[in-house]
Amino acid sequence: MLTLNQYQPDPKKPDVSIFCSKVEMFLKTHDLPYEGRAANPTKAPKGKLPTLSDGENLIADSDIIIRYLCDKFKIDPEPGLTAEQKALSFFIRKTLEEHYYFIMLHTRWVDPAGWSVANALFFSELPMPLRLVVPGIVRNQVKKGLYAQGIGRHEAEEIDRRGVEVLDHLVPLMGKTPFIFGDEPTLVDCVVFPILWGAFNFPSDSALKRAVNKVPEFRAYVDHIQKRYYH
Ligand SMILES: N[C@@H](CCC(=O)N[C@@H](CS)C(=O)NCC(=O)O)C(=O)O
Repeated sequence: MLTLNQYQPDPKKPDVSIFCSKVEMFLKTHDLPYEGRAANPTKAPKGKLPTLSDGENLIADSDIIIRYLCDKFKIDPEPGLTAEQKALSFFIRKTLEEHYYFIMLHTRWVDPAGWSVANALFFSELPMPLRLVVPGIVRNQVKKGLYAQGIGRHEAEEIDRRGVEVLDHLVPLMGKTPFIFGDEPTLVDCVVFPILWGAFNFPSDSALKRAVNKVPEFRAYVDHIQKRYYH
């Protein structure tokens, strides 16, 4: 049995981490049986989640996990796509994972509205006195990471502007077919869906949430994927 080591395993709900929910959706869309297990990133080989356990094998990093699954189960993650669509898929995925992701982190961990929710959501089960100290320490680590990455050097308005810019550029890809490239999901949907789901469902108000709420095609896309795979 495959085990996905993740933050919040729930077959009915995407994981709060977009990288965990990417692998989760890949497993679901390829009918690969798995169980989700709540894990601690500090114990993971690369200090991050997800990881995948398959017998003796422990694989870290969502892209490497998906490559492993494709090799093992002879899966083409982008069947029928043209070279142009594969190129577009690559750049969409990398824009979301290597750029938008950090903007989303800012919304959740730095923005005061996001942080008051994240603090409760991620740390409420910590026992005292850890509950008082750990959230602040982790938040500072995230802030340092965002500064090192670069996005954390901008004002909040500029960071939001860049996030909304990414979402706006997704709009023309929506609404023509149920999934980005047709009637069935491909790899790019495993990244786009968690991003949009998170923008709609993270409980705090944010520029990202307001941006997705304006686009009915986003709502339809998220609703139909949720209905098909998360029940
Ligand atoms: N490149 C990695 C990124 C995974 C990642 O950034 N995971 C975050 C959660 S979304 C994490 O576990 N962070 C913990 C930390 O940085 O301490 C992948 O694709 O799996």
